[in-house]
Amino acid sequence: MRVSELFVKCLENEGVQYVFGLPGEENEDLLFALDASPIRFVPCRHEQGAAFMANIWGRLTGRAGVCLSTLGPGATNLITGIADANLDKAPLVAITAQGGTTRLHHESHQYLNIVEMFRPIVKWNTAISSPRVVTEVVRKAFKVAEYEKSGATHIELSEDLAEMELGAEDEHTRPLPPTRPRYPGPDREAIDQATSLLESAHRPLIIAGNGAIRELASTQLTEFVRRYDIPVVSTFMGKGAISDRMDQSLMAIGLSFKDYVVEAVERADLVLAVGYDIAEYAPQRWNPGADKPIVHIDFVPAEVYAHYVPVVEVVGDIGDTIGELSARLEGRPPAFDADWYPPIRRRIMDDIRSYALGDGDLFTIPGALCVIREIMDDCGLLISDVGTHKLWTARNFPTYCANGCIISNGLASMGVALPGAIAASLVDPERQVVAVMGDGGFLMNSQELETARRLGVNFTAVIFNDNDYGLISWKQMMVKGRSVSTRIGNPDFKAYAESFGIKAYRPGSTAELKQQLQEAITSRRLSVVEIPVDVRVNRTLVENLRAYWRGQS
Ligand SMILES: Cc1ncc(C[n+]2csc(CCOP(=O)(O)OP(=O)(O)O)c2C)c(N)n1
Repeated sequence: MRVSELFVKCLENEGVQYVFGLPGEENEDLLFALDASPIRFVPCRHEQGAAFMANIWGRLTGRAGVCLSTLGPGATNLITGIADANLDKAPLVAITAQGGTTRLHHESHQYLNIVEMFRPIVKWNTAISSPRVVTEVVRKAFKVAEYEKSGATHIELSEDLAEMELGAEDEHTRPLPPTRPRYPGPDREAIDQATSLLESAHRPLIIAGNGAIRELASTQLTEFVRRYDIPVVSTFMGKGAISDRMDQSLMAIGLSFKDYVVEAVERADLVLAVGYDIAEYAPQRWNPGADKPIVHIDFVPAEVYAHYVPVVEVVGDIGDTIGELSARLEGRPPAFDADWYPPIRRRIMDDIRSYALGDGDLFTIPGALCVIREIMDDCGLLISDVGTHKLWTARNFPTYCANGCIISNGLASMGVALPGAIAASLVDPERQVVAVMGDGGFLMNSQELETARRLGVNFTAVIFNDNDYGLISWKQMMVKGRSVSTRIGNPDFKAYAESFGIKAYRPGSTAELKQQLQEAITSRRLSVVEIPVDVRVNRTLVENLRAYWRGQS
């Protein structure tokens, strides 16, 4: 058996189904070993697309998605997708090839020190130094990528090692069992303290982050908030932690300007931060005075941060912690203020409905999102790219199940949605998947339409076209009163998609928009819908919010 064959056996042992990547000369041996295995190698059109696919695979399944590149330029192309996974806490294992070990000490064709280059963007990485370490290195890469807080790891395999023959069978040629560590339950004293804080609170509020989604704490969270009637605000990446159909949901928080939901945080006298991730949403945004009493509930201790100094840190399995808190309050439910938050929910939900498109209206992103939400199943999946549409998706797309809305908000890289939709469709071919993006983000990875077509996956790619790097000009307009350097031109998106052999739409009226989105989303066929959008609604939102807050002061 050769090293590359053992390597692939180890991947099989980890339950890997797909490896997303690009071929190169230096990963040739691994590609042949993969070809002989049940694992499917998915040739992508850019390594960034491959890394985003592995990233979203990991985020949706909790098991590391795997991407593969050659050395040098293949590896540099992977970087954005790997960094995105690491900041979004998505488990991912990246594999890169390397030149032969006899040429790494001097300048050499396509040689870059990839291990050094990747080190700041992964939880852990290493080069395989000997055939005797393959099983340990692969096991460690998966274990570290998957345990909380999950993230990216990286393995380098040089071409001469890959083709080396292994010696006799022994403990180093047998893949190690892929056990998953169990997380400890919460500390009793910490739970006592959290319970008494809750008992003396009048208006407690939960901020649910992506950790609540990742470790399937949604069930316990849902029961807890229903039983004790505690409102929940989710971060962009925590969307779906509880269903937005629940009266306790106040939808998402995260805009850089003051949205309606902020009132709930301002009025809360205790914040339970559940699986909250500081990289996603800075605490000074919701705790500007650094004076909110906070209970930190997470797998790991809180980051040191002046605006996030919890009264108590309950560290351990999030679901167990919530279950334990619930049990402690059983039989003596706290007397929280009645009716303090339903008016806030009503305001938020009324605002979302107010964007519904009527006949003759120009299309807007929030208007189209209302249509998409109505068409999609409750457990369908919407993946957002990064831009204006991300903010609208976060605040205006009610989410009814965990992982029902995927937003990248750690690295927040444009270009994630289209490759992400490919991975999501592979994870569950029966699920409705819609990817929404701007014209900017779509063209960053639109070449993966070919990958999608070749794989035969089914999803709907929606392009909100404003011929602009919209979010940037929106911000510039708010701050400087004008925008510069953001205008872009575009191809004919419908013709472009059709040139890949993909069904494409460009609606011209509200009736057509509804009918075409309905057809695209329910036909279970790969499709592209270009929606030309009027962006003045962005300004309207800001003006409405300013007027509201003026009225409050
Ligand atoms: C890879 C990457 N480059 C640049 C940015 C900065 N950025 C954030 S949003 C944005 C504009 C997005 O434009 P578009 O995709 O058209 O979406 P829109 O804002 O118009 O909805 C840019 C350039 C980023 N987040 N990621």
